[in-house]
This record gives sequence, structure tokens and C-alpha cells, in this order.
Amino acid sequence: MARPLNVALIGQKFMGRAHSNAYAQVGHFFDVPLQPVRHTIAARNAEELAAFAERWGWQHHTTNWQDIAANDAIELVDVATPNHLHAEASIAMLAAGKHVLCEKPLAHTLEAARTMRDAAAAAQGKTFVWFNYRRCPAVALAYQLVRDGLLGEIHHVRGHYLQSWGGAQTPMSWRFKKSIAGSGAHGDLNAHIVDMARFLTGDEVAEVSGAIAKTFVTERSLPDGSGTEECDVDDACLFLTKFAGGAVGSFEASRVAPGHENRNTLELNGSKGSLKFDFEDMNVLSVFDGGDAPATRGWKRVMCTSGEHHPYAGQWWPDAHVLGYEHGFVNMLADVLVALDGGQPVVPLPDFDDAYQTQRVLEAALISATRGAAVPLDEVE
Ligand code: NAI
Ligand code: SOE
Repeated sequence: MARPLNVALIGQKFMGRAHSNAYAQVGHFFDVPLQPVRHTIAARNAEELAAFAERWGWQHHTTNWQDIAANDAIELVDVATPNHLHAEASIAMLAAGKHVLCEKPLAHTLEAARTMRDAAAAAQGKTFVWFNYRRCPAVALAYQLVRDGLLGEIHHVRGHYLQSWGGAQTPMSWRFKKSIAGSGAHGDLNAHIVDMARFLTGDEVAEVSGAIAKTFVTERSLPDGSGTEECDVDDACLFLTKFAGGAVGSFEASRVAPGHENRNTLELNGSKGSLKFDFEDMNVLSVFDGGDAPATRGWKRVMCTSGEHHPYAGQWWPDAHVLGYEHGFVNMLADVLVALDGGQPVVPLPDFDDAYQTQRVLEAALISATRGAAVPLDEVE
């Protein structure tokens, strides 16, 4: 019988729903060593909060997230607020002796991210960051294939994360404010592909160059119709990297790429073979094995839904009964519960230190965009 683990969640909108679903579902599909109990949900809108708590099965709700720190019954706190609150809430929870599971990017500034990394290093509690795409079966399989040597020496990493929702018709929100988000498409989307690149290659970025950050829509209407406000974050951001192990990389993020709705991609090209992942076809990993017979050598479209052969797939449905966005969050939560119980996750989990390394790469790109020059990572601490 799994021991109950009281959980609190801060944030009740998009990620509030995705995470609540994970807490509700994980015990149905995984033999978890700890059973999460939806203890307390916190957010700002009191009217929405009561209905949300009832719908998603949270026992208590509060508009004051600090109540959670003071409650000794709560062991794990999930921070799913806009980016500027990640540091304050996470550090308060670590100081109160709790484990913290925080949304990405780690923080809105490198400085805030550093305080989180340092607080985690000094704390009893464990930390995790919701880089959920690591746990799509196709990405976890790519992780295993790289370690099995399928690619040989990795030469070239290509990531792009393109969305289309950020045009001039989209009203102002926290995602367009530097003081809250930190940056625009860059911190929101490049964070995911830099994390995936570091995770899959096991290598670190040594230098960033050629960065361009561009704001196309400089003013947006306020949601209440009372006027307009200036946008001070990028709508698109591109940059190049050198990896410590010798590979080269390119990363592109955009919110203004019509036709690309959630095109989160990563491609690895090595001396022996290549791999491609595209979230818009998330159950598939494209595999090119240079060791195949020349006459029939070519790209294979591997459906990563075999319970016997593919990470996480066996917990869900019969072969080829495909998974969706929400399954990545449930898969990750299952691994978090295993790690909290002292076990090994299926593939490595990012903690605050790991996410801080991703944040350094993002910061180097912003510096490169401003300076118009290459930025060695050892200058960005
Ligand atoms: P959202 O705007 O949909 O929801 C934010 C929630 O935070 C709201 O419930 C709001 O009431 C609450 N909140 C804001 N300020 C608060 C405060 N001072 N005290 C208590 N609650 C407060 O935002 P969304 O899309 O859910 O994003 C939240 C975080 O999740 C961001 O860091 C974002 O980058 C990340 N995210 C990650 C995704 C992933 O794929 N891992 C996907 C979407 C978002
Ligand atoms: C919006 O761009 C968003 O929800 C991001 O915040 C997420 O991190 C990404 O996974 C999906 O798009």
C-alpha cells in the first residue's frame, strides 16, 4: 500500500489543470510508492478557486500561498505560477522543509534562478522542474538510443520550438511582460529545447553566438479594453551554440510562426546515425541508422507505443493506442514519486541545479543578442 503524500499546488490555470490531472491519474496507471493526496490548491482568483478545487478534488483552497509553507501536513509543493514567483515561492517552501516541483523556466532572471539553485543545495527537501517533454516516450527512447551508441559521436544538434499564437491580435498577458516572464518566446520555448538538448546529448553548451531576439508586436491591447500597453519581450529568438564535447547547435523559438502550433522539435546528427523528434507527431521518433544495409538504408518512423519496448508506454494502453500531451506530466510525476521514495526514475529528472544550467544558456543568448558577439558560458555564472 503506497504511503499518502500531501501535495499543494500554486496556480490553477493551464498548468494547474495539467498538474491536477497528473496527481489524479498517476496512481491509476503506475504502481507508485507514494500516493499523492490533493491537499491544498492556491491561486489568486477566489471565485474560480473554489470551483476548481471541487472539480479537481483538492481538499482545501487558499488565495494566500504562504499558508502552505506554514502547514506541516504538506510535504510536496508544486509551483505553477507565472515565472516571477517561482523563486520566492520555491525558496519559502524549501525553507519550510518541503520538496518542491517547479514549472519551467526555473525563474524570470538568472539571478533569481541562482538563488533557487543555492536554496536547493542548502535544503533537506528535493527539487524537480517540470521539463515534461523529457518524458514523452519518443524522447525517453532517444535518450536510451544515444546511450546505446546509435549516433556515434554527436556532431550537430538542431532544435526549434515554433508557435503561432503571438500575433498582433493577441491581447496583453503576463507572457509579454519582462518583469514577470523574464523574456518572451526565448525563456518560454527555448528553455524546453535547450533542456532537451542537454538531456539527450549529456553534453553542456560551452559558447553561445549569433543570437537575435526580435519583438515584432510592440504594443498590445489590454484584455479589459481600457487601452494598450508596450510589450518588452521577444516574439522570436534564435542562437547558435558550441558544445563542450565538440558538437555544434542551433536553437530557434517563435510565437509568430503561422501553421506551427506547438512544433517542439529536436534533431541529433552523429557520426553513425541521426534522430528527430517533433511534438506535433509526439508518438513518433524518426531514426536513421547508418549501420543499416545500404540498399534499404533510410529514415524509420518508429511508433513509440510498444509496452514491451518503449519507456512509459507499458503503463498506458495496448500498442499503438497513442499518448497525448497530458501523459508526459503523469509520466514525470510517477518518476518524481519514485525519486522521493529513494528510487531511480526511468530517465533522469531535472533538479534546480540542472535547470540552472539551462538558464545560463538562455542568459548567454540574451547577452549575445545585446552584444552582437559570442559569449563563453564560463562568463555566465
Ligand atoms: P496561467 O496564467 O494560465 O496560470 C497562472 C496561475 O498562477 C493562475 O492560476 C494565477 O492565479 C496563479 N498566480 C499568479 N500569481 C499568483 C500569486 N501571486 N499567488 C498565487 N497564485 C498566483 O499560466 P500557466 O500557463 O499555467 O503557466 C504557469 C507556469 O507554467 C509558467 O512558469 C509557465 O512558463 C509554465 N508552463 C509550462 C508548460 C510546460 O510545458 N511545462 C506549459 C505552460 C506553462
Ligand atoms: C506557451 O507558449 C506554452 O504554454 C509554454 O509556456 C509551454 O512551456 C510550452 O510547452 C507550450 O506553450
